[in-house]
Amino acid sequence: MERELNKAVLAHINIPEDSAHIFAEKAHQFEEIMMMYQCAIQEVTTKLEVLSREMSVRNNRNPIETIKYRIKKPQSIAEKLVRNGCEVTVESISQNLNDVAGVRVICSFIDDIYTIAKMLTSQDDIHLVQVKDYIKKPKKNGYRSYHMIIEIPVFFSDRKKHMRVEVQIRTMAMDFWASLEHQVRYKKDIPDSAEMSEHLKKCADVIAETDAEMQNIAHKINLV
Ligand code: 0O2
Repeated sequence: MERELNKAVLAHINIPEDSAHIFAEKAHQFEEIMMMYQCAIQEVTTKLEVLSREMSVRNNRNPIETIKYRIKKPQSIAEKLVRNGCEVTVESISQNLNDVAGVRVICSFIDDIYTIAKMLTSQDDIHLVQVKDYIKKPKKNGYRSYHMIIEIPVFFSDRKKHMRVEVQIRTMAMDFWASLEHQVRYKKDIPDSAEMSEHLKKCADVIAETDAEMQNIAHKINLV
């Protein structure tokens, strides 16, 4: 859909009318695809909220503590496409990126993570594309979390589109570490040092031990 462009404005900023129309068209395509990813997030969070509501009524406890979500920022999208050697175009986004739409589920215990993952992926409209289990196999820096790429159908006015969403499931303790590590790593005026990496790794290991102990306690009292 072409949008009306103000000729006086275009002349003023010295952009030929043709390029401005191409720009407006591309911007609109980008807006449309972002809207689709937003809708996919809405579908996934609704499913998780339904599970959460059901479990809080049927079980004596609800394993889902919090559900968060985010859409990848345009700059991060462009940077990831360039990093992966892909074209930076609107078409390239859905062809090459799986994590434009991201949903994060925070649980109490490690077992809860696998329970939630199974509940979600056993629904017959969800297609599991990829699993990265950074709990069984943590990253070298100590990062732990359970990542899945899923495909979910979204019904628009004229078509059904299968959209990809990255679902990260982690305990509160894993989330605490990842959030702080993210802040420390992105603090631009402090260079990454081996010492800091070692400190962060130690914290991750302590947190993992605590998670395991809390789970043992929960097992002992038949909580999970
Ligand atoms: P943000 O801010 O969350 O958007 P792939 O997608 O398979 O090509 P990628 O992107 O490395 O490869 O996927 P992976 O390993 O599944 O990790 C993607 C996301 O996991 C990251 O998204 C982070 O959210 C989180 N993550 C992965 N490793 C780390 C880590 O070492 N520390 C922290 N704090 N988070 C991590 P983005 O896009 O990098 O960031």
